[in-house]
Amino acid sequence: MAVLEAWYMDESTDDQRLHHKLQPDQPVSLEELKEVGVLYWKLNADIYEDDPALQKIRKERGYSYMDIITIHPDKLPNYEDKLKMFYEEHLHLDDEIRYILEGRAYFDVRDKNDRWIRIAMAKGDLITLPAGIYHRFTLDETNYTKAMRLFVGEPVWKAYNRPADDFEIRQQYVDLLQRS
Ligand code: KMT
Ligand code: NI
Repeated sequence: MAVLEAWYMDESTDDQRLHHKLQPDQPVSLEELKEVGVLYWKLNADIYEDDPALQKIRKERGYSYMDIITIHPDKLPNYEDKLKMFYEEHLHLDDEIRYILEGRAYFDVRDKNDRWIRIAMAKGDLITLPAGIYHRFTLDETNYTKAMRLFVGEPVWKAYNRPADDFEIRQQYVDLLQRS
């Protein structure tokens, strides 16, 4: 897939790992993702350990920290609890930056009308979710992803479940949305 695939989700409460596309499908473009502050790059994940394109992004955006997380029932301690936690609607006080090295995953983000957009991430996809955006994460039916986590400075993983509207960063984000 050359560009990232994203779509508006249906309202069904079925298994979170299903695609949850509307019928007919209502795709969301990269341009629309940009409007909610989501940035995207396509990279060659086969060379992630020594990739000039990745190094350039990290340098330009100050993504000094990185680690790698494998999400799979056999590889992640407390897998079920963590998956459940990741799928609770939440925000962070900093950008969430993820680069998929193997496997697949979904990141869901709220648009300005509070509708869920599902972003299908596969090998080579790097995204930044802006600080203050409500979002959640799940694996798909393949139950496996290996992802690089990037961060500006010392990482803070703390998630604030919705409602978390009183944070300054949330207000800043909402103001930004209204101006776009
Ligand atoms: C988050 O905060 O949503 C996550 O860290 C998702 C899992 S990391 C691939
Ligand atoms: Ni998050």
